[in-house]
Amino acid sequence: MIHVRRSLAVVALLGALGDPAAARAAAPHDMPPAPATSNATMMVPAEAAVVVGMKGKIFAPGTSDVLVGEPVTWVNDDGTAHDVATFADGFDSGRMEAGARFSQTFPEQGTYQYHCTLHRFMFGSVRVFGLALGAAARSAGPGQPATLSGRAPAGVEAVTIERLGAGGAWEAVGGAVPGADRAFSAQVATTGPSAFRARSGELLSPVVRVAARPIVHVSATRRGASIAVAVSTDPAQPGARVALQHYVRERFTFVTVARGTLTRASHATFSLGSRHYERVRAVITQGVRGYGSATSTAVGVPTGAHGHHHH
Ligand SMILES: [Cu+2]
Repeated sequence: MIHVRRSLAVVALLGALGDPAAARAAAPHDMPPAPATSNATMMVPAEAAVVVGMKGKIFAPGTSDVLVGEPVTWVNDDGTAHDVATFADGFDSGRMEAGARFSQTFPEQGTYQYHCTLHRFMFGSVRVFGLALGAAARSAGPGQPATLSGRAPAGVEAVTIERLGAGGAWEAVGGAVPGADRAFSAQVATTGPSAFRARSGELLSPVVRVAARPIVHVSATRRGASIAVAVSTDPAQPGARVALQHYVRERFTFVTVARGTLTRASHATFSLGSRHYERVRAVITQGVRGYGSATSTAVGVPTGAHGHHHH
């Protein structure tokens, strides 16, 4: 959707070149254009930090994220003249000679497509969000809360955190109050893979998904000259890839010694030879059914003929 109004406050500034590195720092990301249904974590830099360069006849970054009411600044750091204009009615920078700057704020949530009328292949978009939201970690372990943080435009006094329920409806699960810097954070419980968003009236953040980590169980049992290592998960992760790792004391790290796939019953069994193993652990490199990666605790490998170790 494109919201464009003729009443947009347009501020054109002539000034020194901005720092092109600042424009590149906000790297473009491949995210769907509709903010309310985005699955990806958005990047909303601090206010006034959103700068778009034009070097080599390319708007960079191609996609910029801002909050409602906050400016995007285009800097002509190229050697030739350009302009910035929406395809429909809206803003138009007018001709920008090398070195010129142009700033635009956006009063409505949505995605704004723009281009250079002098070079029709130059185009980009601005995604305007009501609220910014991100998760501190991509996944949470069983019973662990997810830490969400975000930023609200000026004037927002309270933010509600909502979780997508099993029935497809959004339910309020927490709240946060933006500080003087307009940043807010909240801890919310997770029960399996979760999707969250922040809301304040009509203002919405994109959807932030937090994967869940399964619990990985490992046991190592000596069977004659070899070691049998059994792996299982809770909840079941049938078809998930699992790596068996052993601790290498000299390298202070775990090294993968075998790989496998969990069965339909979410089990895997590895047989290790007579080589000396001190401690082993299992890593689910990619979970299934919305679960993320997970690592078991390390268990000791029994050494003696009578050794028997269970975790
Ligand atoms: Cu141009």
